[in-house]
Amino acid sequence: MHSITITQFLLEEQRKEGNVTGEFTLLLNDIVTACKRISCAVNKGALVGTMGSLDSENIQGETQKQLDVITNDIFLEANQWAGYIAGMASEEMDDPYDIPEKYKQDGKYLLLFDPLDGSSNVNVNISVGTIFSILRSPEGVSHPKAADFLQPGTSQVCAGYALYGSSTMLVLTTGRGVNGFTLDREVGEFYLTNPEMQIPSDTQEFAINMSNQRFWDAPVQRYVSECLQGEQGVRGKDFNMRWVASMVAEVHRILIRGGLFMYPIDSKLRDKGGKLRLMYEANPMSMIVEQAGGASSTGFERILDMVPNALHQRVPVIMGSKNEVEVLVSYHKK
Ligand code: P6P
Repeated sequence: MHSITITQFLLEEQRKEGNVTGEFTLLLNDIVTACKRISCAVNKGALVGTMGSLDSENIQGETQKQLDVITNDIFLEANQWAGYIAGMASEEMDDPYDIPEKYKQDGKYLLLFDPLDGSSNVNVNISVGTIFSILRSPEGVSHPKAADFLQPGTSQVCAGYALYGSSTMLVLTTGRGVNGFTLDREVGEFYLTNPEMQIPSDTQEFAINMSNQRFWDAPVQRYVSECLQGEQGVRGKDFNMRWVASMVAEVHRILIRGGLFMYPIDSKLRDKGGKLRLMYEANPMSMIVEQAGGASSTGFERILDMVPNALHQRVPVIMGSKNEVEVLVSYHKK
């Protein structure tokens, strides 16, 4: 027995907010369609020869996979035509994408996305995902420039991700909690399977790339070594560790069973500001995590409060179970 579809859920949400134009629901439906198409593209990769890398690099200097560009184009194509969006920005494009004149309406929203986060995992068949964030387009701006996207994470009207794993799931928030949907491929619809997702406040599981240990600052060194000391140490309990190298998979695990995800600043990344991107990775994931009762910080400040200074700005990220985030943030204060 299936529960309700994502479209029915979104319409019911809009009615609760008294926003009965249905425009936002239609906008989200286009994003849902893009995620279904990306799920197929990722699933078929090896069968149609798209698992390779290109000679090109993204603005971060990372080699682009064929699927990075294919999925970026899917997102642009699925979301440019309806007229709800004034402009788009993506990890895979240096500059914002201006909606072609033939589709231009008075779009009220800006769409930011990482079309295939964790794409280095795609040819080893580890889960990857799409992350998206929706902001309001400034009044009267018909050709948004990068500066129009530079709004704090608290300005997001919606944040979500699709996870292409053992099943394809879509998790999103519009500011009234977090809900998860699972794709039924036979029907071609996402069904509500994880209503009102909540992150446990405590956890015994942390996620960090341990190979960077020698570069970490003191607070992270202290936190991780105390976790590794286990029951005999000051924390008085044993910890487990995970590292998938795919943020969407890590955050989804944390939404289901708790945990602490860390990609902190370190001496190797200091001049770049961090590893993860604020606008289309850290901000949407922080909105989701906070809406599910978790917390998200750079170690020094709440990520959602940051005033962005660049479209592809990178930040340190510590997010997940609230009480563990607070422990590590307290170490940054000492
Ligand atoms: P590392 C993927 O490239 C990503 O942006 C996140 O999804 C992931 O958490 C992180 O980078 C992995 O980084 O240094 O472990 O490869």
